[in-house]
Amino acid sequence: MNMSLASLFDAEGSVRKEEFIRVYEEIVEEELKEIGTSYKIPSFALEQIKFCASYNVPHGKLQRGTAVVDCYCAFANLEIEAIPEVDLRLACILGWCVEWLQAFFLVVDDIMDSSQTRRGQKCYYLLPKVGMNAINDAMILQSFIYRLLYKYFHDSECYVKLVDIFQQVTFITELGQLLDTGSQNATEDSFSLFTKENLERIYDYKTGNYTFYLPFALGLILARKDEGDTLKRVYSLCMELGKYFQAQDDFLDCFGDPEVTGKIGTDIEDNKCSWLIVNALALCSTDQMQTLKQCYGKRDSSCVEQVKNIYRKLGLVQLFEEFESSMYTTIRDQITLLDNNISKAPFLRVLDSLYRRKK
Ligand code: DMA
Ligand code: MG
Ligand code: MG
Ligand code: MG
Repeated sequence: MNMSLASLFDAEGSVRKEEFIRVYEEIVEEELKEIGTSYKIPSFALEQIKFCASYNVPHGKLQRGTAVVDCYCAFANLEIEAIPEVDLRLACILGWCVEWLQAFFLVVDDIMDSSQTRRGQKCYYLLPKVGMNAINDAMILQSFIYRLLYKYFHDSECYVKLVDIFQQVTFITELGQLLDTGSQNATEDSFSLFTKENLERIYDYKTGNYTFYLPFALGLILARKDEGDTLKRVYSLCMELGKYFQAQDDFLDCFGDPEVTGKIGTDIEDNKCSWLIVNALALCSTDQMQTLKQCYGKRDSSCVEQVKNIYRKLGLVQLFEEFESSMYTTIRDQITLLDNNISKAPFLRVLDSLYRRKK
């Protein structure tokens, strides 16, 4: 491994994706070799694992993975130059474990949401040579996390903590997905599920935990800064970031540009409890409510258009902009109230990277 510190960070101190991806290529190559030797599976099977990983793991925004490295470096309280390269590499590997977790969730999420595209390409399960084998492939993606944790951390004092947090966060995200798909089959009273309270619980469970808490907590654990109630305080901040991020995701599902987001929205067709429908129900007239009830949750483009029109008429685009600004300010204030013994910089960097995001 000849990663030089200077090349992992750019001039602004952000993790450079190309260098981070180099670590991915090294670990995946080694891992495949080991699987080939240990399990003696035929080459087509190894090829399938390789293809699945390369199709689903490294092409995202890599925000969660690089956040682990950023947090570790900031929380270690050392100049970047003083951090040993081996530790930097371990932080990258942990970052990739989060990206593997994300890949696992997304492959399954796209099946559940009947999505068509992801990251600008066809959803994995829609590839003719994949189909429903995507389910087992997703489970293999998940197993990689624990293989990598064992391989690189089993003799570290934080090994149990690492395994434990991945398992806990995975479980809570699965509960989030369970709640999220709870309104999937449009029924008479599914509108009664579209409350702010339900929405926020879904956000905490399906998004805040794995998207924000996990990377920050891993950075703290690796830097040995997870003592006292630090994790707890970081947790509540992460839930706010999760609400902010998922509300944006819901907004972009309907009003984003698929060329930019890389995915075509499905929330209206899927009868999802989303930021838009919850806010629409609080503002709509009786007539509009009637139309929403007739059109929401239908796989029919004219129904979807009618729902979108009501959203526009209700001024949800403008309302969302105001919500974004006020969330941004609230979270910024909350960050300034964090303990002085941990760096606030990574939280602020994440918040700034989310502000008015288009993808
Ligand atoms: C995805 O929520 C949540 C998880 C845990 C993968 P979503 O279906 O809104 O995400 P996307 O819009 O990316 O499909
Ligand atoms: Mg989805
Ligand atoms: Mg989903
Ligand atoms: Mg979405």
